[in-house]
Amino acid sequence: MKIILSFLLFQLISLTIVHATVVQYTYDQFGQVSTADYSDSTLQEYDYDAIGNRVSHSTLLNVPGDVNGDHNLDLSDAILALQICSGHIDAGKININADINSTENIDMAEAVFILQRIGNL
Ligand SMILES: [Ca+2]
Ligand SMILES: [Ca+2]
Repeated sequence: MKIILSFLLFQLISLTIVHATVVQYTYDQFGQVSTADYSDSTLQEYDYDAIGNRVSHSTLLNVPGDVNGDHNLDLSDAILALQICSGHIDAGKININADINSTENIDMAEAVFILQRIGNL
């Protein structure tokens, strides 16, 4: 019974960790939130008028293959993916949501995907 409860508790903690979302905020010079960057690679951007009223809000969604997490797909993502494949970059410092083939890591599939997309192949 104790083993089963331990297993269930471990599963509950694992599920909690999987669904956790981390949000990183940036602020403008007046202390207003200018961006909210979610760990799922969704980016919220906010703009304000001169007296501090929010005048626009935009959402940038996860871009498949966006290895560096800047919400764009370009050659820097391909280079980063190739560096990860060759072991020159710590894979823990990349946007894991860029994974396109559900391997939970960045590999040659992402590098090829990025090069095909930016080359319109
Ligand atoms: Ca990118
Ligand atoms: Ca992958």
